[in-house]
Parts: sequence; C-alpha cells; structure tokens
Amino acid sequence: MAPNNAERTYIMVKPDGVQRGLVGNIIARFESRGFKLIALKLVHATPEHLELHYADLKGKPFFPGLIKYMASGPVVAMVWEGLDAVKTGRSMLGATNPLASAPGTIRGDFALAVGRNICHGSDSVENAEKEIKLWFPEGVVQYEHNQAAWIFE
Ligand code: IDP
Ligand code: MG
Repeated sequence: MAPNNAERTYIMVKPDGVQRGLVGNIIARFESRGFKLIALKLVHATPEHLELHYADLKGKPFFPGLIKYMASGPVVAMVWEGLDAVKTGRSMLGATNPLASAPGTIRGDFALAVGRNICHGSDSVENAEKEIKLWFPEGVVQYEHNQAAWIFE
C-alpha cells in the first residue's frame, strides 16, 4: 500500500496545557516534526460536547471528573496531517499516565498526574475522523504545504 501522507489526527491542548502556557510548545513540536496544520481554534467546550468526545469512557469512575476538568477552561483544538499522523501523534504525547510517559514526550516533559495530562491525541484513524467531525463541523483548511518534498519520499 502506498504511504498515506494525508493521514489526519485530532490533537487538543487541554485546559491545563492552555493555563500553563504550553500551547506554543506543543504546536512547535508538531510543526517541526513535519506535520501540516489544517485546522485550529480556541474553544471553551460544553460538558455535553465533551461527553460526546469521551463517549467511550462513559461509566468509568473518573468520567465525571474528566468532563469537569475538560470543561474548566478553553482548549486548543487542532488537526494535523502527515504520514502516520495518528500513531506518531500518540508517540509524541506519551503514555496516558505521566508516570509511564517517557521524557521527551509531551506528557513526559510537562505532566505528573493522569487527570492533568496536558494534551489529547486520537488513538485510531477511525476515531480521528470522528473527532475531526465533532470539533470541526465547518471542515478543515486545504492548502499546499511547500515543505512536503523535503519531508516525504
Ligand atoms: P488517552 O488520553 O491517552 O487516549 P484515555 O484512556 O482515552 O487516554 O482517557 C482519556 C483521558 O481520561 C486521559 O487522557 C486522562 O486525562 C483521563 N483519564 C484516563 N484514565 C484516568 C484515571 O484513571 N484517572 C483520572 N483520569 C483519567
Ligand atoms: Mg483516548
């Protein structure tokens, strides 16, 4: 199969990441890795919207606290495109629990607690497409990325 240079992932700086001034650092990591930014907005999401985003986790004991945390302030919603964007995005994030996140990852560099872990990233291509639709019903922005020939074979 031809490599999919146009795979997309949904990345979100969580309210703690915004409050702690980490938005620029997180964006810079995705930019310098070679991904193309195709959507971005600052949004203070409602609990109802966040319950849709985290629908798979409904019923977990931490679910109410997770929704409260995520609705406590604005988040930065983004879509990044590039080769293996979903898997590479997850590896840039690090493990869900910062106790296990390697130094050099976003969570491994900036977080200590699983309930304050700074950043979200889609865990599968299918979920990425669902999350992109949920957060960007208006669609993403298409444009030519002039660096592509230097990033992809
Ligand atoms: P992920 O964000 O790495 O994909 P998920 O299992 O999808 O991890 O969980 C979503 C989010 O819920 C986590 O990023 C974290 O903020 C929160 N979370 C997961 N497990 C726990 C927990 O045991 N206690 C508190 N919060 C949790
Ligand atoms: Mg998840």
